[in-house]
Amino acid sequence: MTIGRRAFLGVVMGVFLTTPLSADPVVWTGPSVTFQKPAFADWTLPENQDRITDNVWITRKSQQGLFNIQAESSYLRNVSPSGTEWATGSAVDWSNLTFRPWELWTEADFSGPPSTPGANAVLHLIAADVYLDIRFLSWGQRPTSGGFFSYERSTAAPVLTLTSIIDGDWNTPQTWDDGSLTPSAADNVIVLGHAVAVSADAAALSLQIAEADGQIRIGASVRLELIESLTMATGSRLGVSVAGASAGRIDAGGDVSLGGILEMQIDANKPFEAGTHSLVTAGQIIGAFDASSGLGDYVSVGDSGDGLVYSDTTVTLTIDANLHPGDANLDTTTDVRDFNVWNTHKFTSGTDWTTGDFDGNGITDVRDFNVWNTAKFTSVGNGAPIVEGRVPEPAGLAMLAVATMFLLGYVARLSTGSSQASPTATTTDRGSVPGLRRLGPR
Ligand SMILES: [Ca+2]
Ligand SMILES: [Ca+2]
Repeated sequence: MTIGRRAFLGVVMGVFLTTPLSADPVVWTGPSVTFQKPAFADWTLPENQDRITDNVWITRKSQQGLFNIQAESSYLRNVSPSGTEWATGSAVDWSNLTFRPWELWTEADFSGPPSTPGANAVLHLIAADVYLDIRFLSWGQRPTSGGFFSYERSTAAPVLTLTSIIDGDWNTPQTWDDGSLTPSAADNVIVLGHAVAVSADAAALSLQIAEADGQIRIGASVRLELIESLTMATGSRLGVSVAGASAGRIDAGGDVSLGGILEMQIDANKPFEAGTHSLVTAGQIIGAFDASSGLGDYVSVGDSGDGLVYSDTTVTLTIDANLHPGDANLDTTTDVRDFNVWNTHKFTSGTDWTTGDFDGNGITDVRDFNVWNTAKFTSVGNGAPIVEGRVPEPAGLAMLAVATMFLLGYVARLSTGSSQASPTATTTDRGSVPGLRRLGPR
């Protein structure tokens, strides 16, 4: 089932969003309905019009062809019904079909309208970008027929509500009560007291993080598109990963009612680069996060003191400085000086970035050494890293050697899951990067 934006939202999004929603068309897969216009029936009456959407109302006078009475006063050859195009086939296969105006379609694939009953056809509602299955049941051809016709057609897929039942991934059916479906842009989603990871681009009609211990975690570079709204319960959490120059984001067409906690999640091996990220865009932002965590002091102060800037339609995060993996002393290079910081604080808890906790779990240990080890002797700034043999203090180098040997033994004994990358001795200079600075006491 291919689901995309709805027609009326296209207008809304155009007004409010700088990033347009995906252009995926909508295939109507809902239950069939039958429409018939009896012979000589008054085509100006609503019951003799198939009002498919707000701007496509199909009917027919007592002779001639189909037309869209919402936009046309009468049939126009090879054009009517305006705003539609037709093909033979199945709606789900729309991308492989050749669409034409109604009469041209009947002439191309049949010998004219009287031969269309019984054929599987597809109607494309152009403005809404909706494809639906349609099959004519009857067609009155001669003027004496009084212009009767009938068809059955598909309708919009019913809106489902999927509710979380366990911690899991958004795109795993077992996460949701349905058990066989994952959310689509046509579905409402409710996250109860579970942690749901959005690890690939995803969409829903709406999202509620409905319980205080519920959380949504969005991977870096991942976009969660909500056709309508987002609501967050007090105490719920929205986790957004930041890695390098990328951050996860939510784009909502309707209201976003914020609350709960925004948790920025850092990839210790690729922390982040300076820049501004749109974390949330919406038709309207209502309220603010109750708290945020994760980026500590390394972001601009912003309106709310945590790097977040709110407007009526966006929440942006401004990261003020590059943070290089393992760079404990914030001088843009990862080298022996940072190892010494790690070494001073190793195997202690209550630590943070500047005391060697590079993966942000509050403990300075082997996992943080591995971060340092992977990034050592590299730089994001112009400062030259201090490499082995260039350490200014011989005593420091000796301590380094001893500590490293101790540590490698520790690693071997623990057999932790973290793999050590092969040593890297290159210097990476990304150009004119401002020096790191810590902003504002927190
Ligand atoms: Ca450093
Ligand atoms: Ca740690």
